[in-house]
Amino acid sequence: MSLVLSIKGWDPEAWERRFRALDPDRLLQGVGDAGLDRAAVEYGVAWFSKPGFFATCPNLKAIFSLGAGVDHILKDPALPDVPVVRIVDPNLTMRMTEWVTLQVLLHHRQQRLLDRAQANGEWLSPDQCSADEMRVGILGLGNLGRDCAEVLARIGFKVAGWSQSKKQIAGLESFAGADELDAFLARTDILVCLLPLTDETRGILNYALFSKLAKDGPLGAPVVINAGRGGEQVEDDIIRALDDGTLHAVSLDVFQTEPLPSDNPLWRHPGVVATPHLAAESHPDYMSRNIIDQIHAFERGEPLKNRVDRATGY
Ligand code: NDP
Ligand code: OXD
Repeated sequence: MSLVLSIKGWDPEAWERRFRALDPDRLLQGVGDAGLDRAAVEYGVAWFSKPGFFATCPNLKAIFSLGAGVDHILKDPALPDVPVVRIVDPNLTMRMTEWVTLQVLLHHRQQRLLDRAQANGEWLSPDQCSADEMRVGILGLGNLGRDCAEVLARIGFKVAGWSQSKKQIAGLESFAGADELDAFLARTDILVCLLPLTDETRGILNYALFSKLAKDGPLGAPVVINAGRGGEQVEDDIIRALDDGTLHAVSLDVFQTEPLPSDNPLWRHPGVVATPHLAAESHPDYMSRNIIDQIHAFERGEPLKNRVDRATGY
């Protein structure tokens, strides 16, 4: 019985090598293989899978996302009714926490201003507050958001989080649901988005939301950092908010269109730090092991972990 790889945008060969090495006795197929045996497919492994493909595999038992996000799988209108499993892995979490911490510190310590001063040979010494005077708010307190929150709190930032359900996390103020969103925004100087893309979160990072962030913070205006999904941000609103001073700066790792076209103004806007969707890379070494371990456990009769709830979309 086989595992089938349906990968777009990443090099499938890198993944094939790892899966073969970890599970040499299992038939490994690719969606584009000539003579693909669809009846033999038990497990799908997907990154932006071919829409409609999994519906043609009659013996499919589960689909594994190669990333933490599953929006790329759930958008398939013909998705069969099998468990969809997302990645929860310490290596991925560590990478995201590195990126988020880097961006928070970069804005907090005004590094871009200092870079510009250095380029001019200017000895600039702006006012600098300490971390305990900066309020960070994290949208999404799941596997990734929670780890970022804990590390940022350890550095000294005043950290709060917003999620669907209330959390008990030491040192963190928890806000939950639509009713508490405005209060969460009003106390936030640096907003970090680590939400999954769902019907509820699409377009959430818009001008109206930016206008509700704290206006009395140390940087004079708030900062927005998004490593969730590009579909959560309204990019015209980001430019407008930067230009009229509603926002001080943004860091974006995800975009409505990826790769971000080279003529997109977000690349060159002085208020934007743009990185090419690399905040937390799904490294084939770690993720292939994670998925193969899950398949082996499942075949021993254990339940699949990190199953997606189709109703909520994450
Ligand atoms: P989780 O599913 O573990 O956490 C999602 C969090 O979002 C939960 O706290 C959940 O609340 C909250 N949430 C979801 N919908 C809502 C809503 N409508 N209102 C309020 N809170 C909501 O996801 P992960 O932390 O593992 O990953 C988050 C996202 O990060 C991924 O879906 C992906 O899009 C993105 N990502 C980006 C990467 C990159 O390189 N840029 C790499 C990896 C992931 P509750 O806890 O109450 O359920
Ligand atoms: C993910 C991603 O969802 O890389 O893991 O974006």
